[in-house]
Amino acid sequence: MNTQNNLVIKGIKNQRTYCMIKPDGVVRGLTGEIIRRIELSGLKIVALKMVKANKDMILKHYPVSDQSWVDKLGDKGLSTFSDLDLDINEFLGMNNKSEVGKSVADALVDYMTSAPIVCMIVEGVQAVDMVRKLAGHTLPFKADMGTIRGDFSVDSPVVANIEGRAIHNLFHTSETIQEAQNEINLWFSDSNEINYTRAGEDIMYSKTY
Ligand code: FUP
Repeated sequence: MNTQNNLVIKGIKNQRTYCMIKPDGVVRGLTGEIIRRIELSGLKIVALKMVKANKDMILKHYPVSDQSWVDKLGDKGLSTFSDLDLDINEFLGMNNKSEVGKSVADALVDYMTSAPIVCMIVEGVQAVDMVRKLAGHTLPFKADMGTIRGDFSVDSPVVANIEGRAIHNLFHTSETIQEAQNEINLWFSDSNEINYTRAGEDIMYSKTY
């Protein structure tokens, strides 16, 4: 096989993503179950740690100084009310995407610093999309059964927003390769690379058995 093919194959097989079990996942004792699901998919955990995140780290993780990100979060918050034909202004006293986004971002900081989290780097074929698939939709009621969020969380974004807290959806995982790289650099800046061969890799990726 030529060098270019080898490089492409290596890039696909060794794609890395960042994911974390959020405070509700840890305090509900779901750490083992979530890790089990990642491992059973065939993906490989190449870094793992439990941390009690501080506000500074969460503010770096969620790009709260990026107004377009805050507005996007606000739009999501707004749509959860309009989907139920509710006037967000009556409940939150605001109806502008930037204000709603800021309020959700503040609630996210409180949530993510409320208890320990478990941070991981996961490696394997299309790891970014694969772990998104394992996670399921951001909103628990929209997450398919069989996904982490669909099977173990049941929160309502409208209730969460009215109560001034983030949605409890157990798990975060990077959305794109670039986001994964940024999040790996942030959470594992002090780690050495860990490489090992998982039993089964030869079977999963071999031409013959
Ligand atoms: P995800 O990529 O699935 O983690 O979701 P987003 O980046 O869209 O949102 C970041 C977090 O904000 C999610 F975990 C859910 C949370 N959120 C709320 O708590 N309330 C809202 O109204 C919208 C999002």
